[in-house]
Amino acid sequence: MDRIKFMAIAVLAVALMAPGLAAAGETLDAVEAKGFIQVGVNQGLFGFGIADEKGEWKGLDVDTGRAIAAAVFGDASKVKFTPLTAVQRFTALQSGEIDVLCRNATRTLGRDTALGLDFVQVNYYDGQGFLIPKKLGVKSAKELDGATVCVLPGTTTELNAADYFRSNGMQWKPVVIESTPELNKAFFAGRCDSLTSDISQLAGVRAVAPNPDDYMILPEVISKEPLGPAVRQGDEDWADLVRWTLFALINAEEMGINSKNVDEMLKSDDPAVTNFLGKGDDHGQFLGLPADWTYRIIKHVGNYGEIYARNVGPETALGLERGVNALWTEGGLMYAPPLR
Ligand SMILES: N[C@@H](CCC(=O)N[C@@H](CS)C(=O)NCC(=O)O)C(=O)O
Repeated sequence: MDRIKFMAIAVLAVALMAPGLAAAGETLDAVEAKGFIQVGVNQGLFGFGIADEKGEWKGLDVDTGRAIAAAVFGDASKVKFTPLTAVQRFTALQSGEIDVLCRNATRTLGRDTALGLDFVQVNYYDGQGFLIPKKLGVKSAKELDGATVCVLPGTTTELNAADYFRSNGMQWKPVVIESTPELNKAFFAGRCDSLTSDISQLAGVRAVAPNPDDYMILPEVISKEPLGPAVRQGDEDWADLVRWTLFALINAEEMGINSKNVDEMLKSDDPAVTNFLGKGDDHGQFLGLPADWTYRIIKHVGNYGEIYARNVGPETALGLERGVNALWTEGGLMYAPPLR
């Protein structure tokens, strides 16, 4: 038997033995058939996922969902959002109610394995902190011994806070409330000395406080919270599509390609730029997408830097500097493999 024939039979045998492989591509097919992507988002977190008074969704996670829709349909509006609490979010993905979860979810080992999820790529590197009313008069989390702390259940936040107080030999009284609006209300009503969460989320909560200047985030960052979209485990083609959408956003920023100059960039002399935009190799075919999938994303949604700036950056009410979310070329962690 010649080598090619042997390889073909071996590939077929593996495909027949692994039902996961046969199922690959199902989510993209289903999404294309229904004509939109169902994205699980936050119920109302400023900067990440929140509907405005006209019912229009905004945020870094919302734009991540829109970027996937732009890649698949060439239309960033072909997306429907399902608002989910922290407790509901993973079940909604496992049950197939949503196609992708973009809801400030931290990648952890347990979620990535036992929960049957697959975290594809980080869209925001975060860490946990503490929000306090300035009138509490403390300057460090180390001074929170005996404090009542508002915390959301079903989150990494709850577990990290318990570890932090224990390892620093401090007592705390958790006030655990599942509904975030109720949790925030409890904090602003003075039921807790502090609210603990991912720092980006504390900035979002502070931004919509009755009087933001009355509150401050303490300097300690007590955990690593790599946030990003998740898909169902075994949904490998779909995971690739979501992952490379995020890589495209990061690569575009690195190459200086944005929503305003992308048409100009199509005429660039730089083969790396035109190749990225699908005028060289057709890398879209490997994802089941047309050759111009990256052009579609950048044209309709912008690059990672644009998404960051409009939702959470220094010019927004959250006012978050890029910090570790800067490109690797600027000393940050945002690094994407090349499109080859
Ligand atoms: N990143 C953490 C925390 C995520 C989380 O749910 N944070 C809360 C705290 S502010 C939140 O997003 N609340 C908004 C909501 O539930 O609508 C995790 O994945 O467990």
